[in-house]
This record gives sequence, C-alpha cells and structure tokens, in this order.
Amino acid sequence: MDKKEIQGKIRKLLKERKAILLAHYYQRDEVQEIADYLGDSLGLSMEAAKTDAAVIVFAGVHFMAESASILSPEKTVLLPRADAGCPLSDMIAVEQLLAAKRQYPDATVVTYINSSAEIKAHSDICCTSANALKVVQSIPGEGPVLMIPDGNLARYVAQRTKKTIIPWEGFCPIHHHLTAAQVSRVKAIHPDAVFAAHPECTFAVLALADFVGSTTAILSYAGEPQVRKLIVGTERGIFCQLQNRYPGKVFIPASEEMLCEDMKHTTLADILVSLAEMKHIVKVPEAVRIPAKRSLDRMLELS
Ligand code: CIZ
Repeated sequence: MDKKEIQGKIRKLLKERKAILLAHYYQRDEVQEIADYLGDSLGLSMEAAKTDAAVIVFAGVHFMAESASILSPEKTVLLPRADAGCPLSDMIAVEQLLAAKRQYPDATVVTYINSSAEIKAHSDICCTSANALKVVQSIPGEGPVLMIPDGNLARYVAQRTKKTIIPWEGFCPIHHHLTAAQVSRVKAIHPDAVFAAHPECTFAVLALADFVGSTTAILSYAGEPQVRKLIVGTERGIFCQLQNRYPGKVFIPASEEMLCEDMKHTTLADILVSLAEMKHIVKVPEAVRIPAKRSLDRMLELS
C-alpha cells in the first residue's frame, strides 16, 4: 500500500469507529499529515479532555495516552505502539518521589507532564514546557518547589522566579545531549540565522539561544517577521510544521541527532492495525487516575 492509500484507510476507519487521531509535533510527517489535532502535550491534553469522540488514537508516547485516559476515562484510548515510551519519564520512580517528599516536606511538587500516571498521582500540580513558569508562579506562599523529573527545565524556571526550586536530575536525552559546541558550529556556518532552543536543553545551550520555548512557542517565534533563518534546537519532527507554515523561511537543525526514536516508532501501518484491532488500550486504574487527574486539572485550570 502506498502512503495515500494507507492514510485514506485510516481516515475511513477513524470515521467508522467515531475516533479521532491526536498527534504530537514530534511524530513522523506522514502521521502529522492526517491528524485531527496536532499539538504539544498541553494542547493534546486539552483536546483529549474536550473531545466527544468515543475513541482517541494517540500518536505519541505512553505518558501522553495515559494523560488522555486520565482526563477522559469514558473513552477508549489507543496507543498504536505499546513500546513508545519516554526515557525522561522513566527517570523517577514512585519510591524515589516519596523519599524526596519526606526529605522536603514543605515543598510543592510540580511534575512535568512527561511522567507516569503514578508519579502525577503523587504530585501537587502538573506542568508542560509551555506553562512551567506560569504553574510555578501560581503556587501561593514562600515554600520551595520540587520540580520533577527534568532538571534542565527546572533550572530554566529557577532563573525566572524568586521561588526556591529543587530540581530533580532527570533529562530528555534528545535535548540534553545537544552541546554548546554543536550549536556554535552551526551558528558559525549560518551567522545570519537566529537560534531557538527548547528548555529541556542544557544551561550552556540555552545561553546561546535567541529564543527559548516549547514546541508551540518555537512555532510561533518562527512566524515572526524578523525570523528568516532559524536554527532549531528541538526534535526534528517539528520541521514538518515549520516548513508547512512558513514555506519561505529557512530552518536548520541544531544537530542531525535530535531524533526521538520513541516518537518515531509509530508508523501509518501501526495506526491502521491499532484501529482495526482496537489496540493497545491504555487505561489508568481509578485509584491512580483520580489523584493524577487532580494534578492535571490544576494545571489545566491555569490554561
Ligand atoms: O510538551 C511537549 O509536548 C513536549 C514534549 C515538548 C514541547 O515543548 O511541546
């Protein structure tokens, strides 16, 4: 089957199943092309919470499908690839979080959406890269904030708030492994380009950036008239949207290595099989879902 044929079959099955396809900006181009809704974790969570479709097919990674199930328990949530995980979300276990909470009993736990449902259930409020600072600023009082699991995002926020931030030392390998030397090399080749970086990048990389923001924020920044040539410091999947939205502009990867294998697991064939066989269902048990939803709802109320 060629691409168009399989895309057509997926669209037909989506209709038959009263399903919608949600896809993250880091997905393969051919998946992004047929999504009902395309976005970052924040946008995708909001869409999952409000859709009236019976089935949500999540072209993303496991924690995203879990978030959809937490917010819409009455819907069937399908993750086409059961092995699409997130190394960052695996960098904190529940026992470790409970130990940190004992160590910092006054701390408010702010948990990046890139985390398991169980971790969310033991947190006070969630955040995404699009709203982390806003979430932290919304916390009343003078107490410290334990930000898990991304240390780079925590340090980025710490620089912009008077609150005391305790970072957890997890990281997204794709963003964390981009080096300042790689960025400087690309900048030297393209001295007329500006550089946008994701806050999951290291402090040294962010120091070289003209703009720091989430995928959605980078997409908006790229649309600004003064941005003609942009070096992009986030996962390569975003190029699909950058090129579609701004065909006259030039986009250059900060590194060719910024490819998330987990995000690229999901192929059109996987989505077709997922819909045909109604697999893999992601369902969060109520004992975890209810406290996890509280943390997500607190974040969504700020949006
Ligand atoms: O929040 C997300 O979806 C991620 C993983 C990146 C971003 O900035 O959108």
